[in-house]
Amino acid sequence: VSIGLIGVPLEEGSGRRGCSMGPTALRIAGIDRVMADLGFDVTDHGDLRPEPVEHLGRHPGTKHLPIVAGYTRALEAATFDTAEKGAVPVILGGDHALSMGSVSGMARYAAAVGRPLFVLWLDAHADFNTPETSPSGNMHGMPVAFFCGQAEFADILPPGRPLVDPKRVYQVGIRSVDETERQEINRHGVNVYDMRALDEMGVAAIVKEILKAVEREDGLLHVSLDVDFLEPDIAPGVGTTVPGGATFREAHLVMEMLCDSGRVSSLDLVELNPFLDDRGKSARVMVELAASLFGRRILDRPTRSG
Ligand code: DIR
Ligand code: MN
Ligand code: MN
Ligand code: MN
Repeated sequence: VSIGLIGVPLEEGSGRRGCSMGPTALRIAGIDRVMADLGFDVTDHGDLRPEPVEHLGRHPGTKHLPIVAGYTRALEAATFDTAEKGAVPVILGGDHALSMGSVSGMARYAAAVGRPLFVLWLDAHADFNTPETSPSGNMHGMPVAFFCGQAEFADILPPGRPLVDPKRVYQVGIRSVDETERQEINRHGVNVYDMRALDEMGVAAIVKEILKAVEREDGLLHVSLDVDFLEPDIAPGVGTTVPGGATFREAHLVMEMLCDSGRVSSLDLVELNPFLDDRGKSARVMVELAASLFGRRILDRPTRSG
C-alpha cells in the first residue's frame, strides 16, 4: 500500500501566523519515516502551490479568500489524483481551511468509484460557519459547511461538484460551537459527539457506532485531525486551544480502532502551529497518532469484532 504526503503551508485561514510551518515540523518529527517503518511505500509530494484565482467573486465575511481558494483548488486536484493512483493521501497542514480542498477531492474520488464518503472530524470546533454566520471571518471555521454545500463559495470549485452529505459527517471532541453554528449543525443532521458524550459513553463506544455506520454503506472514511482535538497540555502548538480535550490514550485508541477497521481512505493533520509549540511536542504527538492510525501497535492481537 502506498501513502502520498501532500504539504499545505496555508495559515491565512486561521487568523494568525505560524501554521505555514506545520508541514515542515511534521516532516522533522518524522512523518515519512514512521510510515516507511510500518511498511508503506511513501511518496512526499512536497509543498503544494496555490492555483491562480483571477475572476474570483467577492465574499464579504471571509478573510483571505483568494489564498484559501487557490489552495482549495490545488489540493482538491492533488488529493483526487493521489487517491486515483491508489495511494492514501495524507495532508500535512496548514490550517483547517485546507479541508475544503482535501475533502472535496475525496468526495470527487468517492463519487468516481461509486461509494459514499464519510468524514470523521476530530476537533474542539464544529467548523460549520459560513461567511454569513462566522463571528471571525476566519475560514478555518468554515470547511465543513463548505464541503457539505452550505457555504456560498460557488466560484472556488466548479458548480455541480460532489458534496458530502452532512448526515455522513461525524464530529468527535467538540467543545466550542458558535450559537448560529449550533443551529445549522442540528438543522443539517451532522452527527456530533461532544465532550460530554465522550465522557458518558467512552470513546470506544463512539468509534464503534461511527464505524458501524460506515460499514453499513460500504463507505470510504476521511479522517480530519485538528491539533485542538487534544488536551492542550499534550498538544499546546495550536492557535485555538480549548481546555478539556481528548487525552493521549483516548486519541490513540481512536486511531487504533480506525486502523483495525481498514476503512480510512485519507487523512488531514491540521492546525499545527510550530511557533506556539513546546519543543516539538505537538508535532511529535500528531506523528505518533498517525503511526497508530497506520498500524503501529503495542502487541500483536487477534482482530476482535463487535
Ligand atoms: C470559531 C473558531 N468557531 C470561528 N473556529 C475555529 O472563528 O469560526 N477555531 N475553527 O479553530
Ligand atoms: Mn478545526
Ligand atoms: Mn479546532
Ligand atoms: Mn475561526
